Amino acid sequence: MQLEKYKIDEANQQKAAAHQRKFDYVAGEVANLDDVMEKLAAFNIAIPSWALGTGGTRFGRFSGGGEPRSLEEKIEDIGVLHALNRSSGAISLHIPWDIPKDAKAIKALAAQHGLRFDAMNSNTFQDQSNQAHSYKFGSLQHVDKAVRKQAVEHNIEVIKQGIELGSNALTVWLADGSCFPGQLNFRKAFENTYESLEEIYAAMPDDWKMYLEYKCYEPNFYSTTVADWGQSYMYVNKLGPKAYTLVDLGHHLPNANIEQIVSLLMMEGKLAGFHFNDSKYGDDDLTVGSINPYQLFLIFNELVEGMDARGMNHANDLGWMIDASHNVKDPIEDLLQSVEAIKIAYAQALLVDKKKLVEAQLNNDAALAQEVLQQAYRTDVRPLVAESRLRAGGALDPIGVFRSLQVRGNLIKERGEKTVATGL
Ligand code: RM4
Ligand code: MN
Ligand code: MN
Repeated sequence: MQLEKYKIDEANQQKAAAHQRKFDYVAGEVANLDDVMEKLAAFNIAIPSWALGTGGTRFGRFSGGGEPRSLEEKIEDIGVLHALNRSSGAISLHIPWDIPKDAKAIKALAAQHGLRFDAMNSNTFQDQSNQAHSYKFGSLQHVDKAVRKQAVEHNIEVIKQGIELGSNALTVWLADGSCFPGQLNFRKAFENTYESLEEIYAAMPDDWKMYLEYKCYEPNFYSTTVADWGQSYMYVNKLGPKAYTLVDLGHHLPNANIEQIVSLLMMEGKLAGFHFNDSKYGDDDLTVGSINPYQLFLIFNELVEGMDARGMNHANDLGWMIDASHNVKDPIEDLLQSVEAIKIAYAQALLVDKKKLVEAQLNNDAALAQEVLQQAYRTDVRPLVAESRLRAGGALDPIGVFRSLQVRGNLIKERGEKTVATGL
């Protein structure tokens, strides 16, 4: 389903006057308005191919209907998202959930919707029906060389597919670890994993990056072989300049200071980028900004400060991806909310009065530092983000338009109630 531009324009017309008032109000307060608008326009977030269907838990799954039945239909859904918010211009594929049968045709279809291919994700945490060895006791860490070899070859295959699609990064997330004390020799598991990663690293083209994602627990409940940023950093540091640490917001123990992790990884030039989501307890994969928007702002504050300190391009020098799942929301609405939350946090971070903050830090003035941060955080930047969408041809009210055009109803008519998208 393709959204007609004139319908978005019509809907925008109805909101135009109210929007203009709100925009003028906040814009008048922003000293670096042109710079902020330019940066907002350039900032895109990749959508994971596994987030277009309804997510489930081990207790059940309740589909809302009209789920994409193929990679082509997933691309169409991201096309809808991008047409509405003009900020979701990339797709991150999970192999083997979404193997392109004809890479050229898939690339062309994506391009029709203005989409490119972001990082490729390998999957050695599930067994596939046709595979020789099981990953029950790990993949890259496995005690049996034959299993490790199979997992390495899978990753190399994913790189090859990525090359055909024009991607330039491989995300490796491992479920490897152990469920019980004594099950695993930690050092041996690290060494095996490192050796396997070295082989994958060697197969990457020079202009590719490896994103090594960490996660503190689940599906293994006693130890994880890439459990935290420090462990990921140990691997990527040894691997070389093409390897970086990927931060998934839901992969930390409760109350971890993620913004500090981000700042220090950037200082070392080893931050790959993000899997955005939100969580209350664990890897909940909830809508970005739905639980702790202040933390998201603090992370973006460090990102903007760190990227500027290193002269980095905000839009392109790090990987920006969503990794979420939705049990009770329409996946497309959920993703619209996630992208919006990310752009809001980014816009707020761009408004931080850096000079004043540095002054406060040099004077050990904790109260002023808090004033500066919260001044930016409490600014309602939604009209800036909406204006940036409007200028790019998107919708002032993406969810409103999604609903009034009855996109989900049409998708159900086209695809049926009971379709199931590949993914978790
Ligand atoms: C993991 C991790 C990976 C994602 C899978 C589906 O928890 O976040 O990035 O690919 O879930
Ligand atoms: Mn992730
Ligand atoms: Mn996760």
